[in-house]
Amino acid sequence: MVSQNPIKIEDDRTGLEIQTLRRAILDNLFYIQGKFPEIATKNDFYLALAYTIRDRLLQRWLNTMQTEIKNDVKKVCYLSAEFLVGPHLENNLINLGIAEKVKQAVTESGLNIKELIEAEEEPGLGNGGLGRLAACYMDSLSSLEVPAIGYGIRYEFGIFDQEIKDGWQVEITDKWLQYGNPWEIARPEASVTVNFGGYTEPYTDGHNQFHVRWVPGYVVKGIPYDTPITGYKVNTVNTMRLWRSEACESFDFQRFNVGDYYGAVDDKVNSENITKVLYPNDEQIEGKELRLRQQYFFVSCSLQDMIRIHLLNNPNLDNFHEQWAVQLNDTHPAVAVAELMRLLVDIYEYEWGKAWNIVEKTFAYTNHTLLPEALEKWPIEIFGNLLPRVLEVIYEINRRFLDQVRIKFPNDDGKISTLSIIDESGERYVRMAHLACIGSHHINGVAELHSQLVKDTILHDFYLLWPQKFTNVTNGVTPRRWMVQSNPRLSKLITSKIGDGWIKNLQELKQLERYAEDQTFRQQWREAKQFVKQDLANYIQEKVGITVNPESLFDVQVKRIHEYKRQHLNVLHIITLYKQMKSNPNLDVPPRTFIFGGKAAPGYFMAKRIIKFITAVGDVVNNDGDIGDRLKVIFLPDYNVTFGQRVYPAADLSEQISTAGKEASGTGNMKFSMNGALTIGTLDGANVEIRQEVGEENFFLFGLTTPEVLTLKDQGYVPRRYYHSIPELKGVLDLIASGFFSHGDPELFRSIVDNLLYDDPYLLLADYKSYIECQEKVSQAYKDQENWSKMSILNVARMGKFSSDRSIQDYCNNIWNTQPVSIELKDYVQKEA
Ligand code: NBG
Repeated sequence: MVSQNPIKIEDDRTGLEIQTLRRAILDNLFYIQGKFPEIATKNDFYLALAYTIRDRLLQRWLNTMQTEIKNDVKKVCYLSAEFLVGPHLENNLINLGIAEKVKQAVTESGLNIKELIEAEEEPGLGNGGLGRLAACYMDSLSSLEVPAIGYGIRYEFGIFDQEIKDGWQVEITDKWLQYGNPWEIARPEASVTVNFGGYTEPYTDGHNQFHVRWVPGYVVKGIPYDTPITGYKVNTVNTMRLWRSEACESFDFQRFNVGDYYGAVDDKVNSENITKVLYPNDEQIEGKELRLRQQYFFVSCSLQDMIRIHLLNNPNLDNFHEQWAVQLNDTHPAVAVAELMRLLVDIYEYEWGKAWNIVEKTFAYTNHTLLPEALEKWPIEIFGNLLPRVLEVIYEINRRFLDQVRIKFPNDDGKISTLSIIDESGERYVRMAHLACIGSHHINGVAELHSQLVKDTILHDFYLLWPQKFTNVTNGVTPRRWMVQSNPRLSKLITSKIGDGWIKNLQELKQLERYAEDQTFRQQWREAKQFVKQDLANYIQEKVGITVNPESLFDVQVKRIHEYKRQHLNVLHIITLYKQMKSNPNLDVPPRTFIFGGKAAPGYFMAKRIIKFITAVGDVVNNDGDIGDRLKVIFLPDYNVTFGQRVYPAADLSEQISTAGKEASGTGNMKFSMNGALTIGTLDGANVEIRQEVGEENFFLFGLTTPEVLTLKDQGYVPRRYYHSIPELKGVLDLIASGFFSHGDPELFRSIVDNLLYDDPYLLLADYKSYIECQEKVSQAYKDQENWSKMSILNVARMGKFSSDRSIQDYCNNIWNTQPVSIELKDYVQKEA
């Protein structure tokens, strides 16, 4: 119908004929980039293609927005300081179901689709698992046709780019916006303002009603930028709405007039600093005032936006909680509980109890870590100076809450001090997790084990108070990006056997089980793996100049660098293997390539030293002529979403080796397993459930369990005992301490060795023996390629549970109480014609 339309311009914007697509790309190149093809850069062509695809989703996007605003449907708001979405172009091609056509059009235009896809700068607006989870959830919300908005911050600089210089991490600013971002649309007309600083004062209104007014020290403008989030082969295109801060007035005219030009611009600079850069800390709070400003800024902008949208169709906010389910992604947006109270009470003049009823029914909170250093708390001073009125609201929430506690636990001052929002044990702090718990109707962890530990440990007293609030939602990842997009070969092989229903309903992978016994299929399975391994080997050659054997076992650990994730335990195994090979040149083990990737928080001394440790061991091992290609150690710089898409499909072995009880869930573990890697892992996070699903015979388990970890620590853990009683371990640690991996310098890795010998908070030495023995089993198993392939097929066949579609379904059913809404396409072109 569209192709019959006489108006040429619309046809170019929506048509899908090869000729139309080709013309559209050239049109966009000319009219948006202002370039003739002869002088266009690769980026110009990428942008022209991206705009061509954006044109083709706008119809769905605007219809989705309109339906969600007009209809009486409950919307999910995912409030998150991080969205690590990764590149959009290819993902949109897949979701729109136009990948093949567009590829043909691009090729016929003499361009290379792969190169154009790779030209996209990925938006690195997150640190790691938490931000990437938010992105997978956005994909699933759209794919399941659930009305949703992802609210966050449009950081001008995302997570830093990592370079490795002389084996050390160097951080480079991430200028992801420098060549333009074709996927976002600014909506300045929907800007809001946010208060900071100043003071509060009481006043009485015309009806003799008492109120409080916040007289801010300064006011900042928030401007929303919208990015479309397509669903897989559905019409729903939800919105990710990210806020950028700006000064309210470009100039302070008063100062400008007296000649203080620089002073006048100062305010502008300060306001714009709020959304300048992402804090690069993963699971470690950064107690900086600017971080609190970021949090409050995006939360206040988002709530004001929800209220604005709500009032388009509703006379008041009485039914706000029936229309909005707001999920707090960790405590970063927890100030929303107090901010919504403030808006309801101060601005919309709700009576406190009525307002609280709305608030409590609106929010739910997801906890993502048990690490004490990640639990957010703000010094009262900082909080009160920045957000004086919000702090008063928090005090009032707390006062009323503690009255409830007194009724439930009479005469128990201990309970008052453990539950209070205000930590008064020393310097006074606002505990954000407490505010989140009190203001939420549900609280969930991100894997079964983790949710249990939340109830048993950090939020135990809240659990005693409100057991019914606590639940679990095991994390998941989107099979669209992490299988279809990143591993097209394997995906096609799967589809050739069981059809493509699995892409929408991952449980259908179960049908693959019967092919595990099929020898021809196993051969094809290995070929698919080999193909991507070769591809990764080429990439390694190109990036770090090291030749690896593509037939070797690819043993991969990619994730943020953290002591609890124990990259250094992996290195202890590498050194063990190296020593064994040196002393026994005929050692019969399959060759291995160890591949690492991951960023360290710039201020995390140990994590940075662990990177240097990995590269230093690599320098020795990789250049040892006795070893050849039987052992290689690669650290690939700048691990990000794009690189993840390359590495997960190529792995044979997935390292998930955190100390039991420390990794909340993990999501990389799922991506590996979905792509046919076998896991070596502890009983931690979602590993527990992955093992349950794939079968214990298809999973390499080692290490202490969580209760064993706790007991060992209670008894007084003495790491040196393991050092003295395990000769192999002693040999490895002595070798490091001798300076063997540091050109004879015993100081370079002393901090690592001493930490392990005298403290070892993450129990590497206690788990060493079990890990080494388990790795020997891996080596033995890899020799039997037929059986390895069978295990690999069964891993993929049984991963259905770990689709983020299942997680989102759980949230919808058990927490949000939301329904899908199918979007009808009203054709703009036809309506106008
Ligand atoms: C991380 C956990 C991971 C988990 C992701 C997503 C934080 C604070 N937590 O185990 O460490 O998979 O969250 O839930 O980044």
